[in-house]
Amino acid sequence: MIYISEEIKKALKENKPVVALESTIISHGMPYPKNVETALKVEEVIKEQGAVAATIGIIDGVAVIGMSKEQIEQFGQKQGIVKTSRRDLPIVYADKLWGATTVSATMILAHQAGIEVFVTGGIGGVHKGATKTMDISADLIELSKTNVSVVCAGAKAILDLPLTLEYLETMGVPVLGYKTDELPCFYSKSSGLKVDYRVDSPSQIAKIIHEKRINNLSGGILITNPIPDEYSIDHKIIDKIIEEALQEMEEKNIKGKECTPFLLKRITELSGGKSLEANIALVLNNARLGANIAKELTKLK
Ligand code: PSU
Ligand code: MN
Repeated sequence: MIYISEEIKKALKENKPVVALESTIISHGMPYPKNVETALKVEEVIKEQGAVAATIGIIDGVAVIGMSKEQIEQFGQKQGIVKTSRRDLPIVYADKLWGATTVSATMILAHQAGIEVFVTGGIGGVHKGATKTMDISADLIELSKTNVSVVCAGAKAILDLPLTLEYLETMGVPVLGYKTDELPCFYSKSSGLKVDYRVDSPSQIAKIIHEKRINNLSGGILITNPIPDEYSIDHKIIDKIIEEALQEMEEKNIKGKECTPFLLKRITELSGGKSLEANIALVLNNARLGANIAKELTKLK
C-alpha cells in the first residue's frame, strides 16, 4: 500500500538528506493555483539547500512517497480528496480513495519510508473551546509516538496556544524555538508564550533528534520557526479576523475536520489575501530550515 519513488529510494539508501512534505496543505489549506505553486516552490527550496523533497499523499489507495509534479498538480485541483489523518488511513486504503495526508498521517508514512524530518506550515493543536468540544488535533498525539520531527511556524493562530503547549508537555513532545525563546504563532512571529528550549543552529537540532533516537525515546520533536519579519502580521489585526472567522464557524455549525480548512479559507478572504501570503512565506522559510536539519542528521548516521 506504499510506493516510494525511485529518487527517494535512492536518496535514502545513500544516506542523502530527505525532507517529507504533506498534501493537506495543498488540497485543503490553500486555494488553486497558489497551492500548487507553493508546493512546487517548497520542493525547489529544499533542493536548493541540497536535500531531497518527498511530498506525500494517497492516490487510489496507494500511499505515494515522493509525488511527481503532475501528481502535485492533481492534488491541487481535484475535488473530493479525503483529508486523511491517522484514523482515516484504513478507509482510504480499503476504498482506494485519494487522500490528502495531514501532519499525523504524513508522519506515519514518512516513518514507514524511513524519513525523519518533515516540513509543514503550522501543526494542528487544541482548538479554542476544546474544554467543551474536545477538538484536539490528532497531530499532537502523533507527535508523541511517531519518530518524525516536524518543522513548523508554531501551532496555527486559530488554536488555543497555551492549551496546545500544555498538551504537548503532557504527551512528552519537546518544543524547540529556532532562534527564539517565544512560541511563534503562524501568521505572527511572537505569541508571548515561552518555548521549552531555544536552539540556534540546524546542527544543534540534529543532535537533539539524534539523542532522542539513540535513547529510544519514541515520538517526534516540534521545531518552531518564526515567520520572517516582513511577513509577520500584527496581532491586533489578525486576532480580530480570527475571532470573526470563529464566530462564523459556530453560526454555520462547522465541526470536526472541516474546521481548520474553513478557518484558513475565511481568514484569507477577510485579510484580503494577506494571511495566504504569510502562510506561503512561512512554509518556504520552514523548508529552508528543514533541509538543513536533514543535512546535519545525515552526518550523525
Ligand atoms: N499547515 C498549513 N496549512 C494546513 C495544515 C498545516 O499551513 O492546512 C494542515 C495540516 O495537514 C494539519 C491540519 O495536520 O492542517 C490540521 O487539521 P486539524 O486541525 O483538523 O487536525
Ligand atoms: Mn480537529
